[in-house]
Amino acid sequence: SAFLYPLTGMAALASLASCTEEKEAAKQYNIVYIMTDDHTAQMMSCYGNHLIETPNLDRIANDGVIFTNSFVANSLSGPSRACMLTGKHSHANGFTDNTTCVFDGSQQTMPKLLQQAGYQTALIGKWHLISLPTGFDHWEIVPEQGDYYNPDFINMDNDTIRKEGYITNLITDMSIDWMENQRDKNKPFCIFIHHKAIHRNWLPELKYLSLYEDKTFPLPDNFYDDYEGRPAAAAQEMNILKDMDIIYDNKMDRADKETPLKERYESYVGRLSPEDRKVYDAFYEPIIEDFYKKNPKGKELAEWKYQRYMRDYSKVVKSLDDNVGRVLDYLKEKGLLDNTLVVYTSDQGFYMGEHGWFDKRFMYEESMHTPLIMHLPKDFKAKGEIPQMVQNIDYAPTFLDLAGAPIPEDIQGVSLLPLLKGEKPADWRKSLYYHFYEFPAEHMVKRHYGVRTERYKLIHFYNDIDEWELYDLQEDPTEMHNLYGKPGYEKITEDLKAELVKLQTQYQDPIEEKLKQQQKN
Ligand code: SGN
Ligand code: CA
Repeated sequence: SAFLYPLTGMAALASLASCTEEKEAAKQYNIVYIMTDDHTAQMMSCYGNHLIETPNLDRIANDGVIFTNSFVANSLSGPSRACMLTGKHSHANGFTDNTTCVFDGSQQTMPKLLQQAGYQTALIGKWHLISLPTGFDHWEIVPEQGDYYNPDFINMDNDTIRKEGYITNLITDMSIDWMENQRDKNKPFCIFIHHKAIHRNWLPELKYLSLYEDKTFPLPDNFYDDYEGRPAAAAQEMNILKDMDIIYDNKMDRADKETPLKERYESYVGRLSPEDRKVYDAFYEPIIEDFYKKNPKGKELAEWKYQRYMRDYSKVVKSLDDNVGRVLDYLKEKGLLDNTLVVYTSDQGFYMGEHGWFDKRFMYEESMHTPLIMHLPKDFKAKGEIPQMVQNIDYAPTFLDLAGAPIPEDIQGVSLLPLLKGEKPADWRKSLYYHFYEFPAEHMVKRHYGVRTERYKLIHFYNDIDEWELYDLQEDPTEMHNLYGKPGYEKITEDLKAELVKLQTQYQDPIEEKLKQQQKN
């Protein structure tokens, strides 16, 4: 600009100085990205559900922003992580499912682009993309899903090292240690703190074993959903009554009892030291005894399992909330908070008994939605709720934008920076694309893709089924009434189908071609 508007003498110097300052200030923002596994907004008090309290997460939301319409592109760990790292939908980044994919670490990723922009990058915790991480100056990951108790970590020398302690505390210790002692303090940094918690099978920190034991959680209204008019929903294997393993998930282990996942359960709790194991067993013994004595069946059993599930999950959230508080305190103490974007999100949402379920995968609200709250650097004006529809492919362009780095053309997400500045862009996206691929696989959620607008959702289940579903989210927020094919909805369906084709064309998802090809053969 100095060339366009020539200035002389002091004015020129002053303008140059303020320019460099601004540039440097813009470059200095750090990014602390905290992503948990399977943490859903229903279990965060800042989202208005007071099933449990999450005071430290609420601190982020109260001082910063809370996205009320935040979604993933494919509700599963590996795919979600790949979307986040690349800013692209699953078909474009190549990691469509947890079971058959290996992440191509040679492709363009946001951490690599941040490095090019002068950032130090680090990743601690769950990775889950099979190939080893690329684009990080420092990383330490858990193998696959990781363990809750005395977990193993893989370091950059590819050595596996067991650490003593509870996973959520360890990941936080290691992250703080990197920020405090290991990084180059002359550079801005971006750290990815990827928790294993609150993934199945929800093993609590021992000090919280007794927490929430007096609490009775209310059953969701659609806990006894019969899936009428929704054959794909009926075919799933993630029902609390039918599919939750009484030993592995609900911890009702006894020598004379066998379940499919008993051995796995025993290997997990077998990682505890003998002293800790005593504490653990002493807590569960009376519950186990009481359970097999009462031997509940049917609805009684379903509700008993639901209560145990809710309590275990809540205990694991408690440790997570504590540890987010530790990171915030650390940043504050070191004077970093004003200059750092702190993001808290999850790899997807989760069912807490809605439709009778645990797990995720479906394009229905509970699992397509993911929590997203941010503590903003002090120059950013936004505060409180941000209602615009955002997706996890937006994180990469947002971080690049914040770093002052160019956003490559092939990134499919959009920068959230205007929203963080408090702007209300008139041309913000009006629809979201979703595509889930992992079938046949655990939990048996059929392949599907679809479009979500502010009011409606259209889903197509395909592969071994050909079923459409349409929901009016305003009239039916819990998605119980499939309106597809119902009189009166022809125009809405037609419009949504056109929107779907538009998105598939824009993102270049080849699914329609593939389906046509299949029909011919
Ligand atoms: C494991 C779990 C599943 C879960 C997947 C994917 N089973 O396989 O319940 O859906 O992870 O979760 S378990 O018996 O191993 O606990 S994801 O979040 O990593 O995608
Ligand atoms: Ca997950």
